[in-house]
Amino acid sequence: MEYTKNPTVLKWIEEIKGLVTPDNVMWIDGSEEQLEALRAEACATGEMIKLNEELLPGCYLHRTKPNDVARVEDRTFICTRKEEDAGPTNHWCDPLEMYERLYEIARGTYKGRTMYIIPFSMGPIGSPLAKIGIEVTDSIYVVLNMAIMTRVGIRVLEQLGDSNDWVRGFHAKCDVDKEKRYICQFPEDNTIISVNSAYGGNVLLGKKCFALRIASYQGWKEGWMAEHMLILGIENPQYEIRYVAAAFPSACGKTNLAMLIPPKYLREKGYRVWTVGDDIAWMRIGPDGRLYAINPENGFFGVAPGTNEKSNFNALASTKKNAIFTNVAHDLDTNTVWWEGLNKNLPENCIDWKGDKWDRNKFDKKDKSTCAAHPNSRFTAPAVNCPCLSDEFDKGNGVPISAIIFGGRRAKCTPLVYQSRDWENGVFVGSAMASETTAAAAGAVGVVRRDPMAMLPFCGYHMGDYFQHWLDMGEKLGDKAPKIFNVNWFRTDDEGNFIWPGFGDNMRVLNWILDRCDGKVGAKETAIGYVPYAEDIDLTDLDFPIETLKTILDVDPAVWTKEAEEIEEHYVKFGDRLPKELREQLNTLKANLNQ
Ligand code: GTP
Ligand code: SPV
Ligand code: MN
Repeated sequence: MEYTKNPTVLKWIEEIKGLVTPDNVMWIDGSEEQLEALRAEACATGEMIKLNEELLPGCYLHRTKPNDVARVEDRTFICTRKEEDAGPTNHWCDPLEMYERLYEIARGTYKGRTMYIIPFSMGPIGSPLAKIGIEVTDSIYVVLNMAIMTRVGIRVLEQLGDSNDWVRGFHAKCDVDKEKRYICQFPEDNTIISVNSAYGGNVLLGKKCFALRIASYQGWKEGWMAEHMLILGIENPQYEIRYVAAAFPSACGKTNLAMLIPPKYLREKGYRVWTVGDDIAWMRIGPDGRLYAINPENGFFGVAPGTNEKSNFNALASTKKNAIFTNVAHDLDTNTVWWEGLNKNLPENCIDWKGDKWDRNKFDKKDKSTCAAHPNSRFTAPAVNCPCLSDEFDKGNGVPISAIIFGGRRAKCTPLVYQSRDWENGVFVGSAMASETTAAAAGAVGVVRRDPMAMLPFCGYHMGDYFQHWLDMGEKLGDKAPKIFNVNWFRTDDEGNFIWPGFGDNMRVLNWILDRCDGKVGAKETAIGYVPYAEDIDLTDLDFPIETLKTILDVDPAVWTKEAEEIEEHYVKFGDRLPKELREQLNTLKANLNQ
């Protein structure tokens, strides 16, 4: 059957088909019958395990190879014709050389396999902010995940028509050989190629590869923004909903903040939170001059460990049907799933994420190697499952953003919350962000690194140009620009315990942020920006001494002087592509600290 007459699509499909030589070709039409047949096939081959139909209807478990459990930043490339255009924070390779290398790796590897062609839309189909892609893959797991994470099928091809404005995504599992793994973006050709992996962020090409790396480049060229941000709506007792977007690095709390449940006393007053997105925001200036954001995804690819009824009720609820679990533990007694932090009932009869029998008596929560679920194990859940999904989620026009929040994991240094002085100063705050690394990417965990706007692994062009693009957007937005804040839920005491309770209690900080946007509350001007007076963070019903709050609102000049030195070092990389405004901001910070 012919699904499209689009000549650019047909030509590219023929080219890839000739390269990989599949036994069969299947267009993903988006029908439930087709997806159901693929689920059955994946279970028959052992690629997925069907879970308890009563407790977890429509849910499946999948395990990736132990060498393939996270994004691989050192194997991720931005292939622009000129090396300098990829910038100092990306790995670069000449596009022609890389195409040749990847085609060599992928040649003939679909033999005995089916080539699945997935037309997908990032954003509601037909939305002025949406973009279309086509992913070719030899993995049913990828097809089924893409069908949750994006809008897929024939209607996408209908929307595309004969246009050439679509992103080519080519994935080949090959042998899942770590040494030959490459995740490559060719922003100048709208193309992504991913080989030798089968892990989420490396192979669900709509997500980080397209919606951030390619889209950030497109946004730069076309005057909009693609950001690693959650989007949430906060409803007040007057039924007014205001939207904020927040950029935190991987595994630093986006999904949790996006689905937050306010403390009881605020719920009783009428406060509610609505989720628009938990990972990615595409933002454009709307007709009224404000910044509008959509979530280009259609599901959540969330971190499982630590997710429980108390920490994130809404995320857990989202996983109760039609979800796919990756690298969590399998409880054989109930044929359900388990992970560290789900509950205290360590399963007795359990298979760990590697597929081995797990002995709960050997479990030591401080030793990751004894965990039943991988620290970066994930759930893929349809957005429609989320009890607090915003009514705006599926509407194409986006939601107006009142505040942008940056944040990261910093045991010391960064206060719980502060506000930047203005947009330019806010861009400086984002550009200087740092966070401790997590299990979301392969490599050491807990090392502080600069991660500007949480985009270090995801910016598809020169980061100096990216900072300039932020400044230009601020210029266009003028006095309609969202206010910019920074938060840190992760300050620790001398024993390494988190001081701030976090999770639902972060609502107390969000309310301060909105009050600042409305000019309803004062703040203390410090060297780094406006910090709350402790009395202005509402601690009702919380067993948290105001004296302790003061310690995490503190701005220590000695610590910040060292921080300023590190920012200076970080800035050296960008050479003359660092906007002069940011250099001046750094000088202002240093001058403020010397006063
Ligand atoms: P990605 O999907 O990788 O982009 O991650 P994310 O930014 O969505 O992070 P997520 O919300 O999944 O949280 C990651 C980890 O941080 C989990 O273990 C959470 O339990 C923990 N976390 C989230 N919010 C808080 C918080 O307010 N305080 C503390 N202490 N931990 C938190
Ligand atoms: C992240 O690492 O930021 C994620 C998970 O959201 S992944 O899809 O692997 O990128
Ligand atoms: Mn993410």
